[in-house]
Amino acid sequence: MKKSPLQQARASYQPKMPRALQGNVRLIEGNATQSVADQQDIKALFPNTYGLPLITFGEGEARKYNPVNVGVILSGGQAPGGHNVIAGLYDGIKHINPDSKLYGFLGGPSGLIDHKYIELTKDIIDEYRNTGGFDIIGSGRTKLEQPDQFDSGIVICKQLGINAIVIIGGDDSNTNACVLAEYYIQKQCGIQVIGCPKTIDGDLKNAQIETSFGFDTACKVYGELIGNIQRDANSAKKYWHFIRLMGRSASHIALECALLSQPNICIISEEVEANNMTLNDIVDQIVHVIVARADKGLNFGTILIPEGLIEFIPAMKRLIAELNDLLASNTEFNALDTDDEKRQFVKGMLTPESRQAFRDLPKGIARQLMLDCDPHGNVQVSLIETERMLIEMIAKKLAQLKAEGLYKGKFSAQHHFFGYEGRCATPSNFDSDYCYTLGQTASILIAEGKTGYMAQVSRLTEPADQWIAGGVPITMMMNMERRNGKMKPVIQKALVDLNGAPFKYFAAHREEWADETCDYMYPGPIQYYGPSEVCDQPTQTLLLEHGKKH
Ligand code: FBP
Repeated sequence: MKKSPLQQARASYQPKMPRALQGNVRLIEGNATQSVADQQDIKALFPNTYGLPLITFGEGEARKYNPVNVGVILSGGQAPGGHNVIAGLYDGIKHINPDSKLYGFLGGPSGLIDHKYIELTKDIIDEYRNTGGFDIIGSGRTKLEQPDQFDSGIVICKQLGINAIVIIGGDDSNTNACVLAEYYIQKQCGIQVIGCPKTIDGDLKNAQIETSFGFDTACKVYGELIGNIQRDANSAKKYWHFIRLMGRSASHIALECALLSQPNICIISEEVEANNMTLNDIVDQIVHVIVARADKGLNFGTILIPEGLIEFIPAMKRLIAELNDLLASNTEFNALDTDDEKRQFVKGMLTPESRQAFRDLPKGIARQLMLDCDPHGNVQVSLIETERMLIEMIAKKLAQLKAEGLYKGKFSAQHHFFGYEGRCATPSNFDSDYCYTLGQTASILIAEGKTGYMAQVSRLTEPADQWIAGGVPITMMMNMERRNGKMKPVIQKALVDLNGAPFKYFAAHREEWADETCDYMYPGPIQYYGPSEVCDQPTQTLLLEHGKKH
């Protein structure tokens, strides 16, 4: 395979690691833990993996370990650094005992169920060190949650002599990793399960997990692109750029990108919900800034929109819930011929508030909500191009204001959606180091016989040699939540905390950013070589959360 000069250089990059992992490791076990909430329920569901101690690694004496055979799974959406978790894991288990073996299950959790795997040898691992993507073994979104799937896993693990599985995934995949760990203890089949925190969305974080891997690189890529657009906007001075950013429900990516690039506007879904805002309120808020800038002759700007916005607008949430109930296998609705008839039918069935929210939507979006349902009959919110919808609604509002003589500017808009551009980027030094450390950490937890743990690295705003690695019992991060009508144990998803330092910093500066153009920040591309303050910076979110930026 031909490699670019950067690929060649990155192949020999040696990730930085915490001091404790550079030599012999000693395990330091803390007190028994409990879940963040619903302790009785979680304890009853996880009798063997509940209450385990937190583990940190210190420097220790040389020890002999038996070889371990490990199976690794990449689960869910790609995130920069996944290959380094696998490289760290490989190097770790080989260091522990050179006879250890690493198997990769192909295409995500389904690889374990369907017995699709490869042995990951040194040659393969070396090809993928410090590269983006999950292509070494592929990923998938099959959920590992049924006992027959777990049993199928036992069959292949026995066949390959695998004594531990590492699941690299987000909150749901790690919840399932813990269910699997508990099941395997109960079956006494001798298979340990360890999780690793992955997702560009940044929503797998809590008191123990400072950040998920991939968030840093993805945001730096989007930050660069937004900065470039801002330079263009400031040069041409003729477009408003509406930029929707991936991130599923939470607005962490939008917030981090705002902190990096200082756009004129950034919507934070969690704030929209907290303030019970309607879609019209959001439109009015944006229009207010556009009009104020137009008064200064500035008919351009940038607006960041989080992917999950629609679901956080309370009136839209209610409308979507009503549509889901109404449209799922509704024979009367399905028998109607024209879109207009369907629209009238839907309007007639909605509550007055939802009817108003439905009326306020541009026709194309209303049509999409009615007709583009998933196979279960649910409205597909993620398909809605919020940035185009807002442009349409804002243009209409500005035209009204112009007719009333209240707006004298020109409104011309461009729309963008950034997501896939960052998910497989070459990992930043931070993600390269963090992921490699996570992989090494997982190898030690396995060698020490631990199960039901997530690999954990903390003090991430310090230089890497001062990071602290260890393990956190997955049950510690769980609570009970209603999912598909049933109460289930799940890892709490972290939304943007409106009382947290990152949001507060943004809120304290957004007015200046709305008004001014000289406040744009141009983060530029990720740098891999050069001074540490340019190459090794963690996210703004982490810096603010750790009091390293004010
Ligand atoms: P996970 O890491 O949680 O799997 O999701 C990451 C993500 O990029 C989300 O931001 C986005 O909504 C989703 O995946 C899109 O997934 P897909 O490409 O499978 O549609």
